[in-house]
Amino acid sequence: MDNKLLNIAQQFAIEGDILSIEPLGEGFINDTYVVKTAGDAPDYILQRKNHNVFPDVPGMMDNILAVTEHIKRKVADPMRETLTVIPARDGKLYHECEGNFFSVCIFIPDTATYDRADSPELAYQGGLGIGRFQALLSDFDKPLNETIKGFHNIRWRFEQWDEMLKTDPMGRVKELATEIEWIESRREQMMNFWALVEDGTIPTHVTHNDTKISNILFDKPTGKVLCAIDLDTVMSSTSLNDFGDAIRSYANTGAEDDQNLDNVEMSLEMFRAYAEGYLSEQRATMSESELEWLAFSAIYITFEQVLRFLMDYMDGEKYWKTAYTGHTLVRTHAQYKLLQSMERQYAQMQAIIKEIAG
Ligand code: GN1
Ligand code: MG
Repeated sequence: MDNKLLNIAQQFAIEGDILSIEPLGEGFINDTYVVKTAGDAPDYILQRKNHNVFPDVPGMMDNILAVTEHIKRKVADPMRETLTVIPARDGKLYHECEGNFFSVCIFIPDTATYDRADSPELAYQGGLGIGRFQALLSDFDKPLNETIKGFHNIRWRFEQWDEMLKTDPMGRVKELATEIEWIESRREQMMNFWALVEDGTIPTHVTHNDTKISNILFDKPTGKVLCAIDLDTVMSSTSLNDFGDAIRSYANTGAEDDQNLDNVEMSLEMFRAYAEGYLSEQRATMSESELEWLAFSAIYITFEQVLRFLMDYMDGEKYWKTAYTGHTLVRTHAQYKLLQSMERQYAQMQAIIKEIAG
């Protein structure tokens, strides 16, 4: 066992003797470990939060505690239907060690996570889960810290983009003329959508902001959705973003970083299944404007992801972990293929939403 990690884990108010600490999953931003303990004590999740991505980890942990406590008061099984934050022994919600920030929560047993949706039933359950997550937080009324500035705010993303084009830190701008045109040709459309959020036509709520399938926990015995995990980006935003970001992952027939673009399309079957789950929870409380723009949100978030991946590539691949040089450009291309597939099928996506919403 890694002694440093053991020492860090022991700073938290966990029960039981630690038997092992092993890496878990393949997070692209944080490092995640499962801490196994002896006897009846629960196991735990230990995370090193990426401090470059999250400049205010204390503020982030305050958000996570407030939101999970709110959910716990409302659900039947508070130990399974949301995360349980374990504070450090000094009372803080994190432990700082050599400039790194760590946090711990309880490992929820008998659960499954997935990297892709291989059945409409799974997509339906995922939609139900995020719909329920938003519904549980619809009366949450404390202010939340903005843990990442302008996270899904395309006006801010375009400011970063313009700056990136100007500074061109890796000298890659001239070889990316095609990709830059993908972005510029959609600038006005995306800004027009965002103007509706800015003028209040589309309302804001407490949202998850990172709803890809691997951030959802499913109950193993029943196959039903259990809860949303990875609450790092819980903030105020339009609830459409949670829908769109989920479609970006559940309905992609390929991988987010597929090198074979033929694999990548948006599946209308998965789109429908996710929308059915989501709307079964949210339809009653959604405004007409939200319903009208729901299908577009998939295009919006997928475009934003193309933009973010491309900017990171221009910046020398610093934000997401990579498995090889140019990984983030491969991701850019694969997400762009998905974006085009959505754009081609937009009329059908809208028709499906209309049909389900009645
Ligand atoms: C990151 O943290 P993780 O792996 O769930 C990113 C998302 C991206 C996603 C792409 C805080 O999600 O916004 O959509 O990668 N999270 C952050 O895979 O930037
Ligand atoms: Mg994350």
